[in-house]
Amino acid sequence: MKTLIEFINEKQADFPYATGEFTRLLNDIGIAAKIVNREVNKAGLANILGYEGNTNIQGEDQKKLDVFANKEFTKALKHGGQCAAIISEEDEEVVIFDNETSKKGKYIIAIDPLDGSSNIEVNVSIGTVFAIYRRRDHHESVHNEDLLRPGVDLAAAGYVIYGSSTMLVYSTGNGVNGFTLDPSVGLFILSHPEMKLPEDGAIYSINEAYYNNFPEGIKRYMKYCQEEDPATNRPYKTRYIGSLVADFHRNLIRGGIYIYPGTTKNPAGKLRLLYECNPVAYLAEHAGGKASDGFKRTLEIQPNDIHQRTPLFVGSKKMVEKAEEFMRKYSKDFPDEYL
Ligand code: AHM
Ligand code: MG
Repeated sequence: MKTLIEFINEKQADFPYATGEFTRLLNDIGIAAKIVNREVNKAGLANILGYEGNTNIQGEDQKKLDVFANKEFTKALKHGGQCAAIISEEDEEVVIFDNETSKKGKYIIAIDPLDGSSNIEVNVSIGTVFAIYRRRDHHESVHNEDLLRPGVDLAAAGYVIYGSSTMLVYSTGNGVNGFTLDPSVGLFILSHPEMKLPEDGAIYSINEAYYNNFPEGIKRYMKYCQEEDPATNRPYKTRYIGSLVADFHRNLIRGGIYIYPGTTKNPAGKLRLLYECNPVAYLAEHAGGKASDGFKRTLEIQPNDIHQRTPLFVGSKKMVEKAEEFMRKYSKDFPDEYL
């Protein structure tokens, strides 16, 4: 049995910036994840369900647990002292820490503290998604160049899934590893070493309800998924939980594609580049899969806003390439024609 901390310490030597600081940073994330996990697990009991009453930057109602998770991750990262600033789905502005240790922290984190929040009340898996950047110069104060960086600059990324069991999956660019929380001792234990996304799969995950507003390429790709062709395992199965982390996690293990495309109503889709798309894109690539906006690699998109949205096609390499083929063929002008 290897715990998360033992594993990180061991792997530290492989990490390009072998410092104890990164170990402590991941440890802080692990601690906050356990606290959030405890609340998620008793969500049905505690008087914690329901709306917090605020509306976040995206105009969505914030649920109590979203707010709780945001507070816990922010607190853990601030006190940990390794992280200088947080970009969070729940905060309109970047939160820059002003305590002495954090000011000099070498990392910046983009995080969705509790994703899939519409699933909280119904006991369906939810997750935390995070992306870690190393600052260019941690002696300086945080500025825009530290914040608006493409995913290719990431030092690490991961997620926590609060599901039938709770897992933390992360990568520092050298393989993807998964740890399951043993609730009896409160430790994350290495349970899924060297995770590999199957090159091909037979599951597609997309919210079909928006069909009428999908670009033609997506409509055609969905029909392709539904056609009978035993040689290519079609028709594929459709599985859509509505929690990015849970849909991605299943596809990571089984093989599959998750698509949140742009639509004629929302040409940039729904998901946020910095703290939803980039982390899963990073993990997909390091597990042998692929991620794009239908045309170009997600990790190469240059952000110009911390809450920017982008369409997401992520999962098994062959499936993503097939979907892109349909986009190029039938929707090459999308989304420009709708913007
Ligand atoms: P959230 O950050 O408000 O929870 O939204 C993100 C979630 C993803 O987890 C999920 O895949 C998607 O939104 C579902 O959206 P939709 O209900 O439009 O299919
Ligand atoms: Mg989210």
